[in-house]
Amino acid sequence: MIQPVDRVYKIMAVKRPTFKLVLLGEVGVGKTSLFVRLKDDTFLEDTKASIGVDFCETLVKVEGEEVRLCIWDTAGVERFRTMTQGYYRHADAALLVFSLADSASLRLLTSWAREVNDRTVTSNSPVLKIIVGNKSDLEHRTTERTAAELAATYGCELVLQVSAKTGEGIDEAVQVIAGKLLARSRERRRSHLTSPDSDGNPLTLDRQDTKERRQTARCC
Ligand SMILES: Nc1nc2c(ncn2[C@@H]2O[C@H](COP(=O)(O)OP(=O)(O)O)[C@@H](O)[C@H]2O)c(=O)[nH]1
Ligand SMILES: [Mg+2]
Repeated sequence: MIQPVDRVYKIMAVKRPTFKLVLLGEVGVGKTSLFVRLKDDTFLEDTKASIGVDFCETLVKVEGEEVRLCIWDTAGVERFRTMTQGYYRHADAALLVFSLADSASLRLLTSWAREVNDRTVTSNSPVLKIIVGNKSDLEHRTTERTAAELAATYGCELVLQVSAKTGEGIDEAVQVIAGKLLARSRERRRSHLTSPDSDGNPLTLDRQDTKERRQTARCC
């Protein structure tokens, strides 16, 4: 039998903010390694072992609130640019990954940024684009300035440096990303509540809340 406390917990669990993150970038930059690091906090030398698992979810605590992140990996199809529309559907953030040890992978992120813009043009809220420089444990062959310029040109909000191998920068990156998404969702809810609908009536929390949950519930 469900105890009252469990029941309350289950209700709260339903209301936990949930965000979908998609990983994008060239083959070999370390997307699957980042995915495995976020999922199991480990590093696999052979990422082929994880093929077939293309999404996972992880809980993070931000500003005292538990946030659920649903993370999607391309499962190798980025080689052919054949991610389906479902991959992008309801995405809240796109992690544009390059290797800090490979300058070409940073240059090629421009086409991934354009791809995100094209594929999410019809979504009702803009996707947060975050540039992630992976392999910080290796010698850097890219400059922070080049990454920052690319970010500015393509409307990306953050440039982060991490290592899926050593775990360096991962926790900080997750906190920053989840914090941004949470702040944006709170802001959106606030402005939605205060802006009147077409009849001049303030919109209710129920309506917005239900809509958001309907959108995010499908991400995993
Ligand atoms: N040194 C180092 N190697 C990494 C890191 N992340 C991934 N790799 C290696 O880079 C190669 C490609 O990684 P993978 O995750 O399969 O890249 P994907 O094609 O973008 O999914 C593999 O040999 C990984 O072991 C990292 O942070 N540091
Ligand atoms: Mg991969």
